[in-house]
Parts: sequence; C-alpha cells; structure tokens
Amino acid sequence: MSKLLRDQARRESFVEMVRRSMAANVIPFEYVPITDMHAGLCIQNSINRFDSDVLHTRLARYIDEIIAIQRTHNAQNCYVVLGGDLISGLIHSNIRIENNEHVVQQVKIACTYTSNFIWILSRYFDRIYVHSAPGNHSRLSPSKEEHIKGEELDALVPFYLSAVFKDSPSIHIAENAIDSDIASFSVRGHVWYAVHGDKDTPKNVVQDLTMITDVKPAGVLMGHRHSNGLTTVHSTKVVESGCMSGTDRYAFDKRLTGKPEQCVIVTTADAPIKCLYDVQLDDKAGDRYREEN
Ligand SMILES: [Mn+2]
Repeated sequence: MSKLLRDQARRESFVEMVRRSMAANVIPFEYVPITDMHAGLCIQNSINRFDSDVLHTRLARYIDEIIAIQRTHNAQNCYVVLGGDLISGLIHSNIRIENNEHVVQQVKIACTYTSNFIWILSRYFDRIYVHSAPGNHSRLSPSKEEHIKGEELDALVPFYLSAVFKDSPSIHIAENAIDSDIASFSVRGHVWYAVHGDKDTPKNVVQDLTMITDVKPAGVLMGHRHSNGLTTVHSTKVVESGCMSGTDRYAFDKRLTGKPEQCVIVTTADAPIKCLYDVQLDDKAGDRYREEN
C-alpha cells in the first residue's frame, strides 16, 4: 500500500476506500442514442399520446435515466448518437395530417431540444461526443427516387449543434467520414458504426458495412424500426434503438404497436457492450387517455 493510500485510509472507512479505489480503476464509457424522435408529430390514439410537450417530458425522463446510469458505472465520457428521423417530416400525406408543427418548426424543435439535452448531459460527463446518421423521414421529397443524397433536414441538427457548442472544450460534434449517413467512431478501442436503418437490416448491416469499409466493427447501432433490440451477427453486436414518439397511425395500421423506448450502452476496455439498458419512456399517456374516454 502506498503512503498516499495509507494516509487516506486513516481518514476514511475501509468500505469507502475500496469503493473509491474501484471507481478509480473502472472507468467505462457509455453511449446513448436518440433515434426516431419524430418532432412535430401529434399522436392521439388508445395506446399513445404524443406532441412536443410529451417529447419534452420523455427527453427529461431519458436524461434522468442516463444520469442514474452515469452514477452506477462512474462513466467518464458520453457518446450521443443522433440516429435519424429527428423530425416527423412530410414524406407521406397522412403524416402531414398527423403533424401539428410545420417542417421548419419541427427542425427548430429538434435543434433546441437536442442542444438542451446535450448541454444538460455535459454537466455529468468529462466529454460529450455527438455523432449522427440522418433518416428517411427528413427527406425533402416524398418520393425516394427524387431524393438527393445529403438533402435530409436531420443534417441541420448537427450543423446547429456545431455552431452552438463551437467554444465548448468538452462537447465535440463529429462529421461523418465514410458517407454522410454512416457514423463511425471508436470507444475504448472498439469500432462502432451507426446508421438510421432504412437502407439496412440487422441481418445484413454488419456484412455490408464491413465490405464498404474493410473494417469489421465491434458493434452497429440502428434505429428506424421503433423498438429496442440486440442481435449478434458473427461476433458483432447490432443494437437497435426504439423511438421517442411511440405508436403512430402508420404503425398501428400495420399492427406494429410498441412503447417509446431508447437504449444506453456501457462500454469498457474489455467489452463493447458491458451493459445494455432498455430505457422505457412511456408516460402512461395511453392509460390516461383510456380512463378519460
Ligand atoms: Mn425511419
């Protein structure tokens, strides 16, 4: 035992010392996706209620969970992955009917809420790294064929974040190197990719990204399918993150109901996924709606 530890041991109980020494040695990183936020959408059905106020409440609940997880693991840095479909957009006419904010307002909400989210998290972590993978909902054109790559309104969010946090030494907004809609980063030596998921499936995403990049990832993060999931493809972990908005008309009609959920991954030097949190964000709005009607 070094003299320093001996001196400190006199001032604190044995249990406290063990706890402190363990915390000093285990410094996992964690990362949190925000996928499929669908800002601007207004949903009112028997199992879900969603609008900008509900989104605000769910983001606050997500932050509470992340802060609790940070404490549990003594996490040092946080990687925030903006996984696309941050806005509801205008790609289908029934979405335009369900929207209660026009597209410009949706982008403003997504920028404001995301920057607040990151700002609050930055008080609990040494460093915040923000990565993003734009989604299909923010296309400027309803038709996929008429879409020009790069013209996704989601892409305005990291642009806004870069301007807001340009003088912050602890918040880093990354640009994508492989393609505009493929994020790539390394956490404690583990390579991760993130895509929205509209061009990939959990079964083929690892093989396709490995062939594109010549680098096999330890993990891939996806959104788009609106539910949390974990798949192992060979030895790569594919983590799917759910949505903030919950079940909308389109999903209900396809019998794809589910709860708003996101996930948090804790990464250490030995494991890309030391711990995977299934974060539930439902505010029981559906239950209340059923009671009132
Ligand atoms: Mn999508």
